[in-house]
Amino acid sequence: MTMKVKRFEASTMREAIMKVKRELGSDAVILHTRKYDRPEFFGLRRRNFVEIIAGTDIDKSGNTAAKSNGNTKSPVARKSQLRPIPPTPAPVRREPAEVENLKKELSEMKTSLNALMQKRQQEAANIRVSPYPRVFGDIYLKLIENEVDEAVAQDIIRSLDGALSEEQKENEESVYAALGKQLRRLIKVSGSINLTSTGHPKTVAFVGPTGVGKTTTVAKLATIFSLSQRKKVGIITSDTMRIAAVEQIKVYSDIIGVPVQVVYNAEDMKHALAYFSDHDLVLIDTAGHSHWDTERINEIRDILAVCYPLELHLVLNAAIRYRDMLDISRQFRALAYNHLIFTKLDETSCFGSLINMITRCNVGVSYLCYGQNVPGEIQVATVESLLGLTIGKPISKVIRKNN
Ligand SMILES: Nc1nc2c(ncn2[C@@H]2O[C@H](COP(=O)(O)OP(=O)(O)OP(=O)(O)O)[C@@H](O)[C@H]2O)c(=O)[nH]1
Ligand SMILES: [Mg+2]
Repeated sequence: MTMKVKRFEASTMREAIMKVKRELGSDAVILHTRKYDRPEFFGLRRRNFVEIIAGTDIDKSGNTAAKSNGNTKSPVARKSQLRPIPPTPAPVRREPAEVENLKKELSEMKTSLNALMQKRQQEAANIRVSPYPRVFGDIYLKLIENEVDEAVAQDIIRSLDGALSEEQKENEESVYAALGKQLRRLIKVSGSINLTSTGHPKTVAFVGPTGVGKTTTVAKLATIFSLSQRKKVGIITSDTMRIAAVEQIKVYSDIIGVPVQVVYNAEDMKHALAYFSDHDLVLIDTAGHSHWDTERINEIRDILAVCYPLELHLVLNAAIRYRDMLDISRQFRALAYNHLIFTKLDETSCFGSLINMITRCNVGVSYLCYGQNVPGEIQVATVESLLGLTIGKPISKVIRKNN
């Protein structure tokens, strides 16, 4: 049995892994990953690439290990079916420079592969899918496909490895049970808005970039607390940037039957808070700003400064890229938010960034929103719902299960 080894290149790790799976099948072993960039457009900008070197066992007849029959297969290849090897393509005529480049690339690959093969035996800390039982590889790929950050996914695999005995590692049920336990430990939820019993209203503000659903979420929560829980709710909006924004919240407040105060500065905010001093809950809607607009974010901070003690929820659109989410969470740190709300869960099927954010921000998730309808399509975040999303369940399943 020999090993077929191939180099794959793509813009993202996910894409690269898909290529590996497509070409070498799901029994492929990841030998090496590397990120790098290359100049393009005459060197005017650089583009990121991910390189994976992966291999799979093949027997003498050219079949990969999982296809051939018999007991000599490697443990990773034992169960699955492999696709037939595609026919060898006709030779392509190449220019000498291109051939030289290819030769160079091949020799580099050979060198790094040799080094890696040796390293693989020693390094316990790297992503070594192959020395682990097959189910670990499946879990790792599932997490990456679901856009869980590589570092987080590797941590999860390492913790699983450390938590299970050799015998347990061979038992899929034990491995998945341990995975659930591990993820439950990582996931932080902060629960529903908890009303005080101090005689003072609970003050809760919502901040975040433009169009993420802050106003919609305020309207949903105002409905829940005022109509379902029969609490005295007031709304304050500091979003005076757009006339339409004030109109929008006023329309909601009219429908729900909840009063609204519009504030332009910290002084107005003090008056509005005094106006609602006999209420149970004051929900504060703020203007959405680009997370790079530090000046505007500081304006919000100044207005909210008179509201403390304050519960501050950063509202994030779950359907955006993780890297942007991370930038947003960093830029809004100036406001010292202490809860996360994820909206637009209905607009994505990849929820890995949720667990990435929870682990990166070290802040609990309060609510999950998954639609435009007011009231409704909002749920208090639970460990189980976030766990379901992280391992790839669709939002509809997670919501139905918890309702
Ligand atoms: N699909 C989906 N749409 C949502 C959700 N929440 C809000 N929206 C929609 O997103 C759009 C923007 O919602 P808003 O509540 O106005 O967002 P905002 O954060 O207040 O926006 P700005 O005040 O402009 O910063 C509207 O069309 C909402 O109906 C959600 O959970 N899912
Ligand atoms: Mg708004």
